[in-house]
Amino acid sequence: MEQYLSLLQHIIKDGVVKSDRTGTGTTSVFGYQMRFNLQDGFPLVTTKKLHLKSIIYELLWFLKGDTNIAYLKEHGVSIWDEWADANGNLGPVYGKQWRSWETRDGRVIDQITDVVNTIKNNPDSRRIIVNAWNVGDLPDMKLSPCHCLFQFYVTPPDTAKGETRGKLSCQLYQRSADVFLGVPFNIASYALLTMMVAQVCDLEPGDFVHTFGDVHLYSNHMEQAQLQLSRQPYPLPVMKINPAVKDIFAFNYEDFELQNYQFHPAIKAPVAV
Ligand code: THF
Repeated sequence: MEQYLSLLQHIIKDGVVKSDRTGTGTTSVFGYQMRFNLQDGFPLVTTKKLHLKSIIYELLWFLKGDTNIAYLKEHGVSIWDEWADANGNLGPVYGKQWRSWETRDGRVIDQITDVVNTIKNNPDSRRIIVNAWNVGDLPDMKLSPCHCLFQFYVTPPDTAKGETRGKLSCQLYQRSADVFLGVPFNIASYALLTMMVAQVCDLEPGDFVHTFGDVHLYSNHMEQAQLQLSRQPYPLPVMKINPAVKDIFAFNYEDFELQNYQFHPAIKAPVAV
């Protein structure tokens, strides 16, 4: 995870001090890109302990098309609590847009199903995109999407290297990124999603490319970031996914097994709301 530590370092060195919606204050840069070859291991930050269970349940919750935190709470995941209303609703956030984007003429579009079908049937397409930034729905969302658009890309097998399966890559555009708390979650979440989509499309995972707009370190995360930078990263763990699952909506928590995760102790930090 040298990529992640380099980003922390870059923000601390070259970032500008900038105020923000939450009133916390940040050090921020505009525009940055990281790349993770998913064949090198599972990109889970090792310089602090990450709660993978929250990451997996959050992703399964997005894929269900759910936008109420009840499912998360049932599984002990509290990362969305701060933004939900009294009934646990978040408005038409990720799950709604991914699975049931409503059009002006009353149709409902399942972007995830469409993307899986396009990868299978037209892998050279340059339109394999899921968009959560539904401009008309933004006023009803409790929080505008941070990771707002992602695109898949398929490369054919390199037969000279004896490969029999192509590779699936994914690039995410994240307009706003909390580098200490959110980004480690976002990397792991999209890496896992890429692996899941690859498996159901009979492809190997390729690269996860993470592209940022405003990527920032909150002023009350500075010491935590410095502590992380003082630590030596461990080799990446390996993610094993139950190979029997061939439907993107059929994954369960028990289908994921993380092996060889070596980590430094967790670091607490307050979340900006
Ligand atoms: N708002 C802010 N300020 N930061 C974010 O990262 C963020 N998100 C989502 C929506 N709004 C955001 C929510 N995701 C944690 C992690 C991810 C979150 C929100 C909070 C967090 O507090 N993590 C702790 C505890 C983990 C746990 O309880 O499982 C940690 O130490 O990692 C980013 O998309």
